[in-house]
Amino acid sequence: MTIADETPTTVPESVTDAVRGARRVLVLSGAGMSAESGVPTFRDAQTGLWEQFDPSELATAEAFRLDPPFVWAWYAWRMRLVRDVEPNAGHRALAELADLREVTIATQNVDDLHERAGSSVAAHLHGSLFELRCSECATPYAGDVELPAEPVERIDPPTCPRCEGEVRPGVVWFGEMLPVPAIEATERAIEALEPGDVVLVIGTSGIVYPAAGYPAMALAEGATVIEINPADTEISDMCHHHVRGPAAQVLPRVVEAVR
Ligand code: BV8
Ligand code: ZN
Repeated sequence: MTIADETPTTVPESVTDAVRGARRVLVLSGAGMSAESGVPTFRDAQTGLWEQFDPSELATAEAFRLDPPFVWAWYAWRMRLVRDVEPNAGHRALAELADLREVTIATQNVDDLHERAGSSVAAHLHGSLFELRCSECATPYAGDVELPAEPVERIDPPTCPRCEGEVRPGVVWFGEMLPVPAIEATERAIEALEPGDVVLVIGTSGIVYPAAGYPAMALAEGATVIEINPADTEISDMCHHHVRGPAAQVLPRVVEAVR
């Protein structure tokens, strides 16, 4: 029984009133935003080959250094998966919201589904699956990439045309610094928030820092923080409102009420 099959989620009037009354809306999205597009969240059990691995062990520079083809194969599979799915109604609702309010999106997601739904994304806090670069000289890699139709255990990563180094995905691995432009864009958007503005925290477990610290920073600016997530999370207690439902069901209802 997937979440979406259950009784439709009601969106409290307090939430639609808050969004209607806001001038600015800051969106902080996580993997749950893309769940209804068919992209597994970080906490979903990894599929097949990577089932027995914890993503936070695979998503490290160390794992890549120890076995580049194994880690590269995981990312090649994820690139293939994202490329073959579509943005969901939640992504599309946020793109529409930007026609009605000043919307800024800071996402932890490394997929491009917000953009493919028509949103502009101010910050990819954890980088992007499709921004490849050399792991040695950091030269961006724009060459061909073989994406497997099925999960494959090992695929040799492409090599850098400049230094023969192994190409890596442009994501932020655990223990790596977040891109400064993404941090700056997010902090600028938070500083611009005024009382009455709204932060939509969508589909994130609120576990990974420093991204998980942004809702508290927004709260300190006097914004109204609304969590959209079927489940309780590490940041639920600090949110003013909670809509316990799936993003692709809830967001269209929120935007409908603002239109
Ligand atoms: C840093 C890219 C310092 C890769 C990701 C000990 C050792 C080392 C580091 C640390 C440590 N302790 C703490 C740290 C810091 C660490 C951290 O926070 N660790 C956690 C585990 C405690 N952070 C870091 O390492 C960061 N860097 O600290 O650097 C530094 C400083 C200076 C100089 C050098 C270094 C880097 C963190 C970034 C890691 N990269 N992704 C890749 O994708 O492969 S993180 C990855 O997991 C995601 O990007 C995401 O951010 C994160 C968590 O996933 P979520 O998005 O929250 O998704 P999740 O699956 O967890 O939850 C899904 C949610 O959706 C659930 O709540 C679910 O209920 C909900 N949901 C499900 N369906 C729906 C839904 N919601 C709505 N609708 C639905 N339909
Ligand atoms: Zn190189």
